[in-house]
Amino acid sequence: MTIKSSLFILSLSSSVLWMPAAQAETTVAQPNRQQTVTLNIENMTCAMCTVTIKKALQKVEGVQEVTVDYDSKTATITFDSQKTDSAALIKATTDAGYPGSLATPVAR
Ligand SMILES: [Cu+2]
Repeated sequence: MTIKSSLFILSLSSSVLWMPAAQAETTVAQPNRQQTVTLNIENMTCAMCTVTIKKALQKVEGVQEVTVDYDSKTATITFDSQKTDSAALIKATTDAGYPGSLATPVAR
């Protein structure tokens, strides 16, 4: 009885001690959250289109880097996969007047 209850207290106090450490861990930036996709973009007719597309993508929360290539009609986006996804990126370019589609498979 006394051993059992002291074990209970031990496990209880250790879980309390471990909790803040576990929470702190989740706030540390995890490299695998970063994802890069390439989208094929339609309706690109001049160099100014790349600027419009870039701005539209940069407005999406979680987007870290955008490269729009006029010659290949693609946009390469690096983003935080916990904040956004390729569907949101496609929606952003489509809403801006440039329908996008995934050129590379999404790495999981
Ligand atoms: Cu244009």
